[in-house]
Order: sequence, then C-alpha cells, then structure tokens
Amino acid sequence: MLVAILPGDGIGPEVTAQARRVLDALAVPGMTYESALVGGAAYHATGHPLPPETLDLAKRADAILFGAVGDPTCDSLERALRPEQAILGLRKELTLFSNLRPAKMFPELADDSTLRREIAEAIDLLIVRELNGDVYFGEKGMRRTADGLREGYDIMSYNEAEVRRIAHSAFKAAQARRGKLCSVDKANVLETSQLWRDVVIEVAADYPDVALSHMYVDNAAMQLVRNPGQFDVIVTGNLFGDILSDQASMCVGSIGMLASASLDANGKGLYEPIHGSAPDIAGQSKANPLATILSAAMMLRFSLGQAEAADRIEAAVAKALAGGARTADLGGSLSTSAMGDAVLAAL
Ligand code: GGG
Repeated sequence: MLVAILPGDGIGPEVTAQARRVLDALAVPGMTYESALVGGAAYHATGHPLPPETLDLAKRADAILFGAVGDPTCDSLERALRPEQAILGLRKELTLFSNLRPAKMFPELADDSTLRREIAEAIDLLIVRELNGDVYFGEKGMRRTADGLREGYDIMSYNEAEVRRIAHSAFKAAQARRGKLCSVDKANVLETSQLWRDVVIEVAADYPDVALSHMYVDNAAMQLVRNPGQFDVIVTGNLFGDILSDQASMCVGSIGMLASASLDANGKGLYEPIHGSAPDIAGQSKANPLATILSAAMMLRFSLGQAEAADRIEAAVAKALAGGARTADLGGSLSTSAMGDAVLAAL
C-alpha cells in the first residue's frame, strides 16, 4: 500500500510530519510512503504548483495524505500558477468529487466551542461537499464593461450527472449514519440550485429509508449556530460546502480539529485537514496537528482497509484531549510536536 505524502506550504509540513509519526508508530504491515512537492513549495522549486512528478505519484498511490497549500509570496502570480491550483488540479485530475467533512464534538472540547456546552455537545454531523464543479471550475475571467469598468466573473454551473453522483454519495452516507439528509442550496435564487434540488429529489427515490429535507444556505448557516444537533448529513455544492464546513469547525472547537476525505467513485482518496496553510503561524510550531492526524485515520478507514488502526488513532486523540493536551487554537500552549507526542503517548 503506497501512501503519497504531499505536505505543501505554511503549516502543511509541520502537521503532516506529526501524522506521519503516528502512522509510523502504528507500523501497519505493507505500508510505504513517498513524498512530493505541491503548492507554493512546488512552484518555487519547479515553476508549477502541481508538477508532473507529483501528479504521477498521486495517481500511483493507493491514498494521498495532503497538508495545505497557500503562499502569500505567490499572490501576484497568474491564477494558473497559484498554490491553490494544485489542490483543485488534484481533485479534478483524480475525479475526487465527494468530500466528506465530519464535525463531531469531542466532549472534552465542549467548552472550547463558540456555542453553549449543551448545544455543542449534540454536534455529530457530516458535510458532504461536491468538489468537481460550481464556481471553482466554471468559466472565469476579467473583462471590461461597456462603460470601461473592470468586471470579474466566475460562472456557477452544475450538470445533472455531477449532482446525481454526489447525491448518491450523500444518501449512502446517511444510510450508514442516522438516516437523515439535508440538501443545502439557494434554489429560490439560483438556477444551479433549482437543478440541484430537482436531481436530489429524483435520487431520493432510490433511498426510501433516508429522510430528506431541503434548506437554503443562508438558513443553514443560521441553523448551524442555533441548533447544529438537528443535522445528520448535509449535502451541498463546492462553494457552500467550503463555507459551511469552516463554520461547523468552530462549533466543535477549532478549525484545527476538522479532518476530511475527498473520494473518487472507487474509494481512492485524498485526505487533508480542512484548514489552509496559515502563513501567519507557519514555522512556529503552533499549529494543531489533530485535523491531519484524524485525516490519516480517515485514510486508513476509507482507502486502506485498516479500520482497527483508524479506531486506535481516534481513541488516542480523544485520550490526549481528555488528558488536557491543547494547542493554542484550543486555548492551550502545546507546540505542534508536543501535541504529536501526546497522541503517540495515548496510542
Ligand atoms: N488543506 C486544505 C487547503 O490546503 N486549503 C487551501 C485551499 O485553497 N483550498 C481550497 C478549497 O478547499 O476549496
């Protein structure tokens, strides 16, 4: 089993290093690792954020553990060369269309949430974010209006096949959980959302055991703060899912806690923390590595058939938190590697 490790930029190398320590400690038989540059680090070394050798490794690997991309020194580059194009390119090239972002409250962190303890404690939801469409991949550009004003545009589009395949992913996820699916859109305003809603309703016929509801994205943002415990699985588009999952991460204590899996139709996946490269704290050993360590657990579970090893990681994270381990984002003072030590000690 080959795992590609793509640390990326900013805090990416720091957090992936801790996940690698945990994987090494588990010593799963037959697991091998290869690393490659991605994002700004790859651009600076090769002139491209997703060099062919990195894409080749990602294609050869059984699973990918990804850190983060984003580098302010690349801000003035043309869009095609910016670090973020690497993660968008990987998602598209590998058809990783189904992004699973679980937000579950560790009881030990209920007081770190932005929500009251009794509301925070009830959070156990999964955001299923579509990853291959929407404004991220629609036609985009800069032009002049007839009056000579600069005008930027990003076309939001979804075709029914794209909506159908993510809807099936989400219904299956709901079947494996508490049987509730909330589809989030903006169907009162957007054509893409009207199609989204129509197709989700068509797909629902295959899943009579799942209770489907619909919510406008603005209401969903409000409900996530008011009563997040009402949600089991949320399915939504690329842009709405990006925003709502950052919001959900703060409900469970910190964006440093949220792991994710980006899957293709056959279970191959890229696993990454939902947070970015955090250049403001890069190189200071302040980043919380738990989202990446928990992403490694998702990788073992979903792509590598190692559910027992995944359980061990998740239990070790809970034990480390119960023992008081806290990085700065959780109100503590542990360094990135000290949090890694705490998880290793709890394994
Ligand atoms: N680990 C997540 C990461 O690196 N995020 C940076 C980024 O540009 N993400 C784009 C997206 O998630 O849509």
